[in-house]
Parts: sequence; C-alpha cells; structure tokens
Amino acid sequence: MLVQATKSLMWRDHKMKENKSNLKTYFIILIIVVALLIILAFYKINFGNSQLLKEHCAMLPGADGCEKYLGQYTETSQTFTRSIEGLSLVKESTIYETSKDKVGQLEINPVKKEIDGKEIRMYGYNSQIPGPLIKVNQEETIFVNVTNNLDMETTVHWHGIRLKNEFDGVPMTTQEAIQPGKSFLYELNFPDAGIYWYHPHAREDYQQELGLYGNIIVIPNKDDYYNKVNREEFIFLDDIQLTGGDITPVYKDKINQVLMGRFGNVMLINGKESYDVTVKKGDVVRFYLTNAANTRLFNFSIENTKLKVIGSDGGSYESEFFVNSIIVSPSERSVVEVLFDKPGEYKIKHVNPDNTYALGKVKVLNENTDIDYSSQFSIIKENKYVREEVEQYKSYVNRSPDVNLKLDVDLPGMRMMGQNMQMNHADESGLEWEDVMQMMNFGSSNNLIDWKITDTKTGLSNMKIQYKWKVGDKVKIRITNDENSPHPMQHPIHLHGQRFLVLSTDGIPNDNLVWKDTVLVPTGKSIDILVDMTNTGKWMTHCHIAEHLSDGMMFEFEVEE
Ligand SMILES: [Cu+2]
Repeated sequence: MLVQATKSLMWRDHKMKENKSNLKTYFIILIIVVALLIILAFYKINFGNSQLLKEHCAMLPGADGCEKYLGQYTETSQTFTRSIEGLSLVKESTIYETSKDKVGQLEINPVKKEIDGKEIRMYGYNSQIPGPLIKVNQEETIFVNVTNNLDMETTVHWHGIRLKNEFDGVPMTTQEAIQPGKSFLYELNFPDAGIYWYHPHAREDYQQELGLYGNIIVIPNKDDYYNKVNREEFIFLDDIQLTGGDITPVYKDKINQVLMGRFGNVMLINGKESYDVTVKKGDVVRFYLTNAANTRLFNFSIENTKLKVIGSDGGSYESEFFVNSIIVSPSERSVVEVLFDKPGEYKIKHVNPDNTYALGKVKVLNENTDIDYSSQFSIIKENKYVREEVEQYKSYVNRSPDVNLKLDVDLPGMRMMGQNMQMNHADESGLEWEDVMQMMNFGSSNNLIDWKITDTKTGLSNMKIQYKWKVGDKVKIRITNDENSPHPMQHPIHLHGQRFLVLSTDGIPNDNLVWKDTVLVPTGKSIDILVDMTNTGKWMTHCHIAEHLSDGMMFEFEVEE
C-alpha cells in the first residue's frame, strides 16, 4: 500500500516536472516567433524605404507595396511650379500680321487658363493658346523676334518648313537655346504651300503640353490650287493630363511616362473643351487639322458627314478622296472639306476601338449659304500641280532602300529583373489608342527606358547615327517598326528641313502621293519614304511622341551643297 502511494507521488512529481519543462519550451518558441516577427517587420519597414523597392516599383508600380510610390516613386527631383499667382488670363487667338518691312513679335508667357472648371498655369505665344495663326504667302520671307518670358529655356521650331538651317530652332544643333528674358530673331521663308505649325524644341513634353503651339498657313501662289469654300477653320487636336484638377506634376530634371507618352484625360480643340463653330446651310468648310498632343492619335470625324480629304502636311494629295473619319498622329496635319447641307448640330468626334469622345460641334443655321459650292464639292478632283511635281519620284518605288531603320525599345531595368515579357496593346492596324498600362507608364522614366532608332547596317542608334547626303540626293529610307520589341507601339517619325513622299507600306505602293514631313509607322509595319534632299545644314529626325523625343529617340543628318 505504502509502496503504491510512494510510486504514485513520484509519478505526479515526474509529470509536474515534465509539464514545467514543456512550458519552458513553449515559452522559448513564443519568444523566437515574436523575435522573428519583429525582425521581419523591421526588415519590411527598411525594405519599404530602400532604393531596391523604389526601383522595383518604378518598373512595376502595380506590385504589392508600391502604392505609396504611385506617381512619385524613385523621385527626389523637383517639379515645375503650378502656381497661377500673378498670371494674367489667356487671350483669344489672333491672326498674326507681319510683312517684309515689319518684324513680328512673339512673346512666350506663362498664363492662367480655365480647364475642367479650374484655373491652371499654362504657357502661351503672345499669351494665346493656340498661338497666333501666321498667314503668309508662298515664297514670302518674314522676320519674327521671339522673346522668352518663361523661367526655363526654349526655342521655336517651325515644323515642316524648308527654311534656312540656322532658324530651325533646335538647341545645340542649329542655335543656342533662348534663355529666360532673352530674345532670338528668326528669319522664315516658305517655299511650299500647306499647313504648318510652330512649337518649342526644348522639353516639348512639358512646354507643348502646356499650350505652346500655333499654326502657319502658307497660301499657294497658284489661284486654283485649292477648291473654293465658304470658310476655313484651323483646328488643333490636343489633350491634357490633369490630376486632382491641375496639371499632373512634371519633373524638372527627368522625363516620366516615357513608355507610352503622356496621354491626356481632357480632350481639347484649340485649347478648349467645347469648341464650336456656326455655319450656314449649304456651306462648304475647309478644316485644317493639326495634332498637337504629346502622344495621342486622333481619329477625327463629324457625325453624319463625309470628309473630303484634300491635303496633308505639305500641300495637297494628287487626288482628293472621301472618308468617314481620318487618323491624325502627333504633329501630322490633315486638310479636309465638309459640306453641311442640312441645318442642325453635328458633333465632332474622336472614335477609337476603346472610346468615343465628343470634341466639339458644328451648328448649321437654317439660313442658306451665300455662295453654293455643293456641286464642286461632290466632284473628286486631281491636283495637277502636285501630280506633275511627284511624277518623277514614282520610279523609286522599285529601288532597294539606301538606309534601313528599325524602331524599338530597350528596357534595361526589365532585363536586370530577368523579365522577358512583351507588352503589345496595338489593334490589328498596329495602333495603340489609350494608355492601358497607366501604372507602368507612370513609373517609366527616361533613366529606365531607351527608345531607339537603329541603322540596321551599322547597328548604331539615335545620336550615334550620322548620315551625310548632298543637295539633289533622293534618299530612300525604309522604317520598320519591330513588332517583337518589349513594347511595340506606333511612332510618328518627323524629318526636319526636307520633305518626303511615302512610297509604300509593306511593299504595297502608295498610288496617291502628298508631300509629308511626318509619317506614322504602326507596329509591325515597314514603310518606305523618299526624301528629297534640297536644303543644306544639320537636321534632326525623331519620333514626335514628346516623351520618346525627350528620351533620345532621334538622330541627325547633314545635307551638303
Ligand atoms: Cu515614338
């Protein structure tokens, strides 16, 4: 009995000891777990502030933990001021009057302008958005003194005009940039009829976005070059990107949204959200369209009307043609005529596969036109002057190209992370209409992405390319937009100082030629252009998506006597 009781006590004692030891073990495990959690939290906090995460978020801003970097990751740099304090209101656009004997004045000023219900800081030529419409005669020469009242340097580029090289407005290549408070006198001569425009060639991604653009109409020296119309309208297609009711901040020493370019979220015609024009019943109106957007393509139409396309960048087509809508890429121009034969309101639209935007309207009064041009409007005309001029270049269509260029992009950041993905959002025509990768676009700065124009023979890209040609050379350039690049998208390629013809696309000859200074190269397409080298000097060629240009997607060529 006693033995039994002793054994039982010993057993209890043993059990209690065992429980104590288990408790100790649990306690140690708990301490280890808590310590691990503290270390992990500490590590996460540190990682959250680390350069590593910033860079990671810059490439993949949609990833976990990147929320706070949206729109400002990696950035330590300053943004341009958005203050409107002391600024005067934007002015209505005027027609620019100048003559041989008089030097015109163009002042570049910060202004305030209401967009989307709020006054924001913008830039204007003579405080106007668009800048004054410069009307000149073909072969005329004018002088324009440009004064820079901004707090940053600028120049004026006279887009598409075959003028003297030293007045082309490209900093470092043709002139010193105009410093704040300084002026530069431009001499402009206009050998070709057509619709042109002027804009800065310094930080276009910012200055042009803020409203620095204006048209130049060069009136043909042949009276019958254009059809007779009741009126002419000059239309800048544009968009602007607002965040919280103000311009999305732009960095002083860095370009962002470099992947796709800065897509606006407010559509503008001539700087206004609600453009409208009133005409009479039976009026034929000639619209001169210019795309001043940083990157957005516009597919322009006016509801219930046919557009008669008569011209593009540098004058008329060989033959007119009718369409329902017309695509205008950044910096391109299109000249269309429209007959309004019934009274009412006609919406001006931009329709793409993803969205439809109302850009403005045409009001047609129930009052008859003063002069009826409707019968002339219904006839498709050939332009004999253009046809004669371009005929001699048509044989070049069968020649092999002198130069082969490839358009693509290098994403070194992506490569480092071992990512081998492709981001292709083009439609079947090879066009990308909207910013469908907004987060990633926000995070893509010029330090992380290299847009490239490459000469396929030498392998040289962008400013390493140095072509030399002579006056009189007809240079055939094949531009291929690589559909296998990490982010294929369309590029509007612009040549300075010369004009060219688009001979063919993917080997299919173009049977209706027009002089161009910009050609849209869709994803996967191969386009042959023939450049008529007529104008001496060092000239730029670049993508006209402002952020691609600012990223270095450009090269120079020299034309010698
Ligand atoms: Cu581009």
